[in-house]
Amino acid sequence: MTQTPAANNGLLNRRWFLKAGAVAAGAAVLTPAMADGPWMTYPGQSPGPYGAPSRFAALKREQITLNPLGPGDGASCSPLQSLNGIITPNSLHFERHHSGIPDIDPEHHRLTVFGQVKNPLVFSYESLLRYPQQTKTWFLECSGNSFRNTFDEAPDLTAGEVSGLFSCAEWTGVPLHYLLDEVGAHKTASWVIAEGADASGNNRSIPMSIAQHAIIALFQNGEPIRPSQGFPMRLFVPGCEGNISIKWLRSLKLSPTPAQTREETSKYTDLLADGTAQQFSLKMEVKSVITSPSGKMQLPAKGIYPITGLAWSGQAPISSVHVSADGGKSWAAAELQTEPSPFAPVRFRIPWQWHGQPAVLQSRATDAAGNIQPTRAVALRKQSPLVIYHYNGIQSWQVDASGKVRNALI
Ligand SMILES: Nc1nc2c(c(=O)[nH]1)N[C@H]1C(S)=C(S)[C@@H](COP(=O)(O)O)O[C@H]1N2
Ligand SMILES: [Mo]
Repeated sequence: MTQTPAANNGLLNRRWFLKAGAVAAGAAVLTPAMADGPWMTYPGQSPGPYGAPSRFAALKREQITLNPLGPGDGASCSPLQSLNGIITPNSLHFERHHSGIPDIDPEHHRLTVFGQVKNPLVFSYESLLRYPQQTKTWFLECSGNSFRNTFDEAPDLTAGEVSGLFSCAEWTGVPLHYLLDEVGAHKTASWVIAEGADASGNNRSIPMSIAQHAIIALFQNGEPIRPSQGFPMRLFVPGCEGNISIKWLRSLKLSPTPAQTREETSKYTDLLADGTAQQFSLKMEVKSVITSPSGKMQLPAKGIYPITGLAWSGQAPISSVHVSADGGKSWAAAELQTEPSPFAPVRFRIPWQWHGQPAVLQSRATDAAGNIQPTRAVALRKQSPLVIYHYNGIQSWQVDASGKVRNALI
């Protein structure tokens, strides 16, 4: 079997698996005496009302406590290293709450649209369900995602622990511009101020040009959105920092100016290296992460492994992903396993032959607007080391000679 090298240190041509056949990739040869388990000898469990994963494949979100003094404050990260495709199952969608998850009865919830409008209106959950809806596969990323890789020393973490404040779902809901048309927004109303019905009353000002693309999401991967994602309704602003996708949405105020809320003054502004702060840098940058092999994994033996991961950009669809096994000295184009589309992540993969030697695995995404994911050093340069939002530096996974994979800051 000839193996076409695509780049140094074992990267193979992305189509190698198609030509190589199963045996070379590690599958067992079929023999007549293949074992079956006892599960063929008695009936299994009856169907149930709500499904659960196999007990052999149950997954967990990693928890981060952000402020132990704030009740309900915290985050849980999607276990990116254990998922494939691009969709995050609802039970594993990342969570970020400032004051816990409110238990909202949709019958008693209202969305008020007011401010610089001709007819202020109040919408119930039930009335919104009767509006025309759209369905979109969109990612959501917290602007604080990957913050632990901005530290000076590399924490030993999984891909999900580093970058799992990132998820993707199929969102269904009412395009916001339908409601804005109905209330008759004034021409001078260039901002929408959205507020949530949780105890933190999270509120943010969104420029009208960006709000035009938002939806009021009611469904997540087909079922009503989860309480942790904002049940009964959330604003979903695609491609932008997660904080402006206000959960438990209760009001939208149209205004000529931004509200300068707590979340856009003391927080979610980008403190730059020169000491000034940048506000309303809402769009998420081009980024990617190899999800396997990744931190805390152990390669069992020398051989061929698929390198796979996710790439996304809030600016334009992903156009290509390159992978390196030698710390960025040589690169090979990865295969895109999903169709790129606006505000959707892509799943990429490339075969890699591990010869039992140290390697540094990296991925670098490019989007259709020409944005290229920067190295860690370049990504860190623009911001003050005190507060880091929007970090999108290239992730490095160090594989040592024993096959142990560790987070590395390169
Ligand atoms: N009302 C409200 N909306 C909110 C938040 C919140 O605490 N309260 N957290 C924000 C932040 S910081 C992020 S990153 C996303 C997280 O959405 P998720 O929990 O559905 O992943 O919701 C945003 N919307
Ligand atoms: Mo966030």
